[in-house]
Order: sequence, then C-alpha cells, then structure tokens
Amino acid sequence: MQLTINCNGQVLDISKPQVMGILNVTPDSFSDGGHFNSINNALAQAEQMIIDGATIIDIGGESTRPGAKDVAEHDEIERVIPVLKAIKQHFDVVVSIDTSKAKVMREALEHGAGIINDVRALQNENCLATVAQFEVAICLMHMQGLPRSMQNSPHYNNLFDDIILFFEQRILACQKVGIKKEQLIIDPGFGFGKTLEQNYQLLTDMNKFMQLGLPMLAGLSRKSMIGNLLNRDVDERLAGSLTTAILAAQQGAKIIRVHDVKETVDALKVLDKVSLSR
Ligand code: 9MG
Repeated sequence: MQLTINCNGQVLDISKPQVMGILNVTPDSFSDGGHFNSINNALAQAEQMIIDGATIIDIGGESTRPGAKDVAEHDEIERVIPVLKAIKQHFDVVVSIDTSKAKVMREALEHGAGIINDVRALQNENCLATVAQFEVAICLMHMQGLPRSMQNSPHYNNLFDDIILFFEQRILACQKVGIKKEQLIIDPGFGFGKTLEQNYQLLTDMNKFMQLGLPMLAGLSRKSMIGNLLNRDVDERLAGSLTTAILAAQQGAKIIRVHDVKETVDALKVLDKVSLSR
C-alpha cells in the first residue's frame, strides 16, 4: 500500500490517517453560516486547523449539500483562489480544492493546490484533460445523481458492486488521459445519493473498497446520516462524527475530512496508540 501521495510538488505522508480540515467559503455553508468568507477569517480558520493537526485544508466555494444552488464559474474562482493564495503564502500545508469545474481546477493548480477533490469524479467537461497536465492528487468521489436531486430515491442493484464498478470506470478514464493510478484517492461519498441504511452499510464495510488498491478518503463529519440517526442538529453531531471517523480509519481510510479537527486528531491518536500496541 502507498505510503505517500504526490500533491503537485508536495509530498503527503499517508502512512497514518491524515486529517483534512474543511474550509467553506460559500455564503450558505451549512456549518459556518458564511462567517468565514473574508480572506482574513478564512486564514485564521485555516491557521487554527493547522495548529490543531490538520495536514490538508479543503477549500470549497460551492456547496454540495442536497438542494444547493449552482455557483457561476467566475464567482467560484473569486471565492476560492484568493483564499488558496493566502494560505499558500502563509503556511506549509497541502491545500485541496473542492470543485467540479475545469477552470477552477486549472486556476487552483497554477496557484499550488495539491489535491483536487471532485464530488463528480472528473466527469464534467475538460476536467480530465485539465488535471492530466499536473502531478496532483485527485479524490474521485462516488455520487448517484446530482446534489439538487440525489436524495430523492437512491437505488442500487448492489451497493458495493455498483460503487466499485463506478470507481473502476473512473480509474480507467483517468489512466486513458495519462493520470497515474498513484495520483488517485477514492471516496464512497457518504450522503451523496444514498439512503440512511445504505450510508451505514457503506460505513460498516468500507474496507471492501481496499480491493481497488487506492488510498481512501472518508467524509462523514456532521452529516445527515449522523443527525438523522441521533436526532441531532448540525452543531450537536461531534460524538457521532468522531465515532464515524474512527470506524473509517480502522477500515483503512487514509484521509478523514472533518469540521472538528482538534477532536478528530485526538481520537485518531488514541486509535493509533491501540493499533501500535497490538
Ligand atoms: C465536498 N464534500 C462534501 N462531502 C464530501 C465527502 O464526503 N467527500 C469528499 N471527497 N468531498 C466532500
């Protein structure tokens, strides 16, 4: 299994699970209410996440929540690139850009982004050709449908087989344009076109995706699958989020995408201690 990932010139150690801190720069971000939209606020939040132990900062300029509105390319670039530039100027951290737009990807890669985190797995126009020009890490996430409608009536013939087939097809599409398998990360896409039961089946047996031989990313933090199970509002989901982070890491996830960096880093340290003592 791969121990490092090349992130556009930076090397990310994945010998142990890494924490990716979420930095939303959208006015309608569900967890920060848009308070971090100014560059200084975004920088301060990134700094705190780095102090708390995040080794990756994931900047997103378009919400992917169910029902979220589309954002124009120009607006997304205006939101994301100044924050990316400021973070790269101040901190030695891998920056991931959560986008599905080729132009945003190109701008971000030219300004030092190390990971492209695409919930549409590079299926939009020109995305494959754009990222193929860089030695960047790419997170291919599985989603059934689109954010506007994905939770309407998700259906799978076989949940795991369907998602594995999707990854195999996306890996092949990447390889066809010259993207190497070692650049890829896979993510089952918790909450993206899955029922509550399907989300928990994925979490129970996430290790099945290890057969693809790629590092896995898990994004579970504060998601509805936690809120709906526990009947908790978004700001009351820490215990549930930490539990899911540990379950994912135990099954081989190498990147855990979270809002609550400090608490997740602590939880992963305890897990690491127990694993090392075995
Ligand atoms: C942007 N975004 C929101 N949820 C996500 C998840 O679960 N995984 C990834 N890779 N990105 C996500």
